Amino acid sequence: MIRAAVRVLVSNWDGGYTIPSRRLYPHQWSWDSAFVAIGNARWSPRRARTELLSLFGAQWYDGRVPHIVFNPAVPDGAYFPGPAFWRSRAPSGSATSGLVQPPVHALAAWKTHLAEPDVAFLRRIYPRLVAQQEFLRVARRSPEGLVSIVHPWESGMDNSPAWDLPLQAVEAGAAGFVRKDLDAVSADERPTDRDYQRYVALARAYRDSGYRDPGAFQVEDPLFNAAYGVAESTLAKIAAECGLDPAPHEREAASITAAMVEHLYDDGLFHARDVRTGCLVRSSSAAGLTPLLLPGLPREIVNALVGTALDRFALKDGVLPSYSPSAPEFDTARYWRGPSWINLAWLVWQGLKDRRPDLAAPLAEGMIAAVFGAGFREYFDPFTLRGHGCHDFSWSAALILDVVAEHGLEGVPAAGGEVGEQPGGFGEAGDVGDHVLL
Ligand code: 9WN
Repeated sequence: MIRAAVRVLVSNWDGGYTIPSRRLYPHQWSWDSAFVAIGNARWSPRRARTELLSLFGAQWYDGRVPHIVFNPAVPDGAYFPGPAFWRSRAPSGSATSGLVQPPVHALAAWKTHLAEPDVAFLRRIYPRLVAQQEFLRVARRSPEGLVSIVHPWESGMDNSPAWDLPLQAVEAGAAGFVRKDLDAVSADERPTDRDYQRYVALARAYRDSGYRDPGAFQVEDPLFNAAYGVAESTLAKIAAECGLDPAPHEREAASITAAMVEHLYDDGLFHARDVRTGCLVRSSSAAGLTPLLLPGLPREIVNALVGTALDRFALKDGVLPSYSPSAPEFDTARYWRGPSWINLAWLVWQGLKDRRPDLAAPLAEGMIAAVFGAGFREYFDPFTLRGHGCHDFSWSAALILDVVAEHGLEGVPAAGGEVGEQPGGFGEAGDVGDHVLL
């Protein structure tokens, strides 16, 4: 399993960073690179540092880290929307999108440092991580002290049912574009055309405002805010390691945690808040469990989230669905509407490891069992563990390396069967040989 995971990461490496998947996502994605760095840190910390520094090489002057950095060697038509749509360049000259994704990069930088201490790397990346947070404070902070996203793509959980209601305010607009995603995966695993039209209309309006004005979609997402808060508490550790003052970051982490509890928490789960209406968008998204990442979350809230995870997300079974199976919108196969994703399970696992090791263990085993059966697929049916979406998906491989490094191989069925034996799983076991030494 370890060899197969490294082989995926090696074959998706493009020289300075790792693409999420050859066919479906042939460029660099922001939060994917952070998750990949976390896994690469386990076998090549140098590669993890390179990955993060290459992403931050495309940071804009205002501090934003674009959600896609385009590879100029890949034809424009290979992914939609490509560079011709976004019409934006980073100061480095790279063509990029103008959206962002959850800021999980400080956590990745810190984990890279823990795997192989390198204060020079921390000193180099720290000001960039601070600027990434500063962009969110300046451009996206509401009077309640929370940061907002202006597009479902910014959530990383693009097609979550949590966005169905806020998206109703968005005019779908004329199609006038050709989807590329359906060339690679089946339509019933991806967003509908109508949702895609809304995504494109929103992105176009944001682009036409010079990537400044939030359009018809503006929400405070619990996962995004939890990532922002964890970034601050991690920046406190990085600052201390660099001989700088951690206190401002600690204060910011405490204040975002308090704002989230005050404005996004209700009845055992965190929810998104629609900034335009001021209303909580009650949903059953597993994003609502990710504030478990926040070190300062009050104990009674932790306990309530754990209760919800057990009751509504069947946490004891070890496989975390992205949306509660008890909710009517739940779907076992459609993109972010129920299937299990390794990154989401990994984030919740991070939040549970110290607090509830008894529940973190089955979650680790569930992630391992999913890839053992189906290979490094993009996502999994939470009941059958059948694989969905693209194959050889980078963060599935990377995060499994991290889980195995910490948890061991418990979760791999004791007898019988080969890794990825399900059709479309790992295929032939390859030998990564020399690459591991890179
Ligand atoms: C749009 C690359 C990205 C992930 C997102 C996931 C998906 C893109 C798409 O793929 O989004 O950004 O084309 O659907 O939703 O989380 O970063 O893996």
